[in-house]
Amino acid sequence: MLTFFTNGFSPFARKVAMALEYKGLSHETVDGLTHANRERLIKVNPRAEVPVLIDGDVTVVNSSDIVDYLDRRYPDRPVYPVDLRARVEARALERLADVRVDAILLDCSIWTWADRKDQPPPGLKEAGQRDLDTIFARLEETLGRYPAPFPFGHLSIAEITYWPHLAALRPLGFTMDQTKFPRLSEWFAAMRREKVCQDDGKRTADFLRTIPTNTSFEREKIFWRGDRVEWLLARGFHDWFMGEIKAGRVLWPD
Ligand SMILES: N[C@@H](CCC(=O)N[C@@H](CS)C(=O)NCC(=O)O)C(=O)O
Repeated sequence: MLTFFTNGFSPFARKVAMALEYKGLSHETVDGLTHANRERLIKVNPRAEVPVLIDGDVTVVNSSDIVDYLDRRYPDRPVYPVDLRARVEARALERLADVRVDAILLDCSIWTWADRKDQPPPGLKEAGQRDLDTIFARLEETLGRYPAPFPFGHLSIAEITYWPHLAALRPLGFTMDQTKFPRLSEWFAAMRREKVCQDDGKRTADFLRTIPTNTSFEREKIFWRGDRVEWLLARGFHDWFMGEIKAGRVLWPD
């Protein structure tokens, strides 16, 4: 039996949950980000991050390593493209989402889920939208070189990585201009028709409904990982971030 340390809010955990569903792999889930399960999570991942997958005596940490492991161990319905060139492109798309899209959306969304009385620093959201537009242009160009709607011919790592982020855009107040990015919009529309994405949407909506009254998670201190800090500093929000550190509102991995 597979054991999956996950969390309903984490795009990385949702990526793995969708891969498990796509491959039809049954598993038990542990919400790794509750206070109650924290020590259990640290035992399997000292960075205290989800997702983590336990398969017998094998422990796999990090979403792309987990999906890669699943493809090698359970090769039916591969999530990564088998063709080497397509695989390199798919990994590049995945990395862009994991290190940059996630950073922008997480950094700009703190005020929607954390226990905060203040407002975001001025200009944060505008910087986020600007950088998202640059990324959308890059995606539009890449997708344009591949068949529509799914570039790799089937639901793949590209869709399960981008789905949680693209689905969060509108609720977080960001836009994706259909006239500027028609191919990207078509891609997102095709994802919306997939059961794996719809099921993720339902699980996420159920989880989000609990947020206002949920006391089982850390909501005062924000967990900061490298890529998320990098984006803030690169866009000039260092004073705000130093204020967070000084106010004791920061948690670090490990
Ligand atoms: N590179 C990791 C990133 C995982 C990650 O950032 N996980 C976040 C949730 S999105 C986490 O567990 N944070 C700990 C916390 O919020 O307490 C992956 O791809 O799995």
